Amino acid sequence: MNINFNNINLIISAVKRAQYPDTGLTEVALSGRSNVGKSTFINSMIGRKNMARTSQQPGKTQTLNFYNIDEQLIFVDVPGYGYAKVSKVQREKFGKMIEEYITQRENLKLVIQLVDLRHQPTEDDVLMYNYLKHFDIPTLVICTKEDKIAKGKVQKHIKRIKDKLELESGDNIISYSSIKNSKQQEIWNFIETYI
Ligand SMILES: Nc1nc2c(ncn2[C@@H]2O[C@H](COP(=O)(O)OP(=O)(O)OP(=O)(O)O)[C@@H](O)[C@H]2O)c(=O)[nH]1
Ligand SMILES: [Mg+2]
Repeated sequence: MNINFNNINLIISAVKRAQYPDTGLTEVALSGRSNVGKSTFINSMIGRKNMARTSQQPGKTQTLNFYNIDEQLIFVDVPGYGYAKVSKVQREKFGKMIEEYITQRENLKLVIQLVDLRHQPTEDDVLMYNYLKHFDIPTLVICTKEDKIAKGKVQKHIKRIKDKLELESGDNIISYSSIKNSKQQEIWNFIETYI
């Protein structure tokens, strides 16, 4: 894909359907546990440090943030799940917001499900993955924070994640590091097949 990385902007931070933008562009949404690195992933894909707001504290992203990527697609940054310190009411609000978006958004063509390469996926990760499968939403699993794992152990960790999520052949999974700055092109090429 040939993207002008200078032509990227936040269209809107939405909390409900009526606020989704009506550009007609294909949307690719990020999903995953709070703090897994969704916002950082977006920044690394577009070569910016601070386009999507990130934090060392979980619970940073609290709205659906629609980023127009050079009029070619939209990245949707989504609040993370599984953060215990978020109040029950807030958690339910996030849950509803994500569910409404995933189940009702026709422009949504691909979900990038982030999991931490270092750890066994959580029960929430399994639920989320099954949920996407249930709604027939194409999913790319990206195992992030690869830089924190010794090279020789990466394959073993990928296998553990595949087993826990019960990936089938044909399901897509790749390891990635948002600080190493490699594989972006490979992921852009994959995304392009959904546009
Ligand atoms: N070492 C390393 N750190 C990463 C990587 N990706 C993200 N991080 C760090 O993980 C922390 C959380 O990143 P965010 O991108 O804010 O996480 P998020 O998934 O958007 O979190 P919420 O918005 O709370 O759902 C930050 O301190 C990032 O710098 C990575 O590939 N490698
Ligand atoms: Mg975030």
